[in-house]
Amino acid sequence: MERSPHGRTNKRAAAQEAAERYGSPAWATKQAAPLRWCFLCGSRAERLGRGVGVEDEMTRTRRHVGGFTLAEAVLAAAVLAMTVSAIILPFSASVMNQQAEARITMATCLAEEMMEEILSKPFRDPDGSSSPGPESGESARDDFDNMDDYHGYSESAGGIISSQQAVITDPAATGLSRSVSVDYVYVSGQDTSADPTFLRVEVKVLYRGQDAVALTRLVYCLD
Ligand SMILES: [Ca+2]
Ligand SMILES: [Ca+2]
Repeated sequence: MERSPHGRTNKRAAAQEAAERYGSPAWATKQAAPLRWCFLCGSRAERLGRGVGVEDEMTRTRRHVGGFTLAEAVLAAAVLAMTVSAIILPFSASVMNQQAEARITMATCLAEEMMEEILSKPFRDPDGSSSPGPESGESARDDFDNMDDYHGYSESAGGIISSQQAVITDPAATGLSRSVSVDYVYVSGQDTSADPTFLRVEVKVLYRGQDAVALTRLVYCLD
């Protein structure tokens, strides 16, 4: 066996000699084995290739004191996520409620605006027609010259035009559409063979195809 200059046994040389002769015992590869590190607490956990014994378990236990296991970390993350959700959800609900209120207010304004525009027109057509809907030559809204011309008029979402001929771009109007129906009606006791004297005007504003606001007026002709 090789000895050091001080006369002591060279343990590394002895280990190598023993490994070549009898195979590598666990303690013979101890110094060369790479280290393993705890990814949570950053402490050195154990050496790869080292036999697991009582001493190793005690050492590992001591080195993990104060750290977290993976299960603990996952549980903490879940609790944190639930806590954050509980804090954020009420604010999200509040924002959604405010958006819904703004949308209903906008829908109401758009319905009232259209109703006022219709009621500002003459009851009867200047040409004597009493057919609901636009007559020949009344293809645009500007061409409408009496109330019933608005029958069947509609504007799709993103295409609502104000009475001042401006496209409504307010975010509260997103998803809103508008439609009008106008019909002549007779009340009980009226001569149905005579010219109608009542108009039923309905303006609807829809949100994504569902009714949001509907205004109805029964208009009497004073002529
Ligand atoms: Ca007309
Ligand atoms: Ca007409």
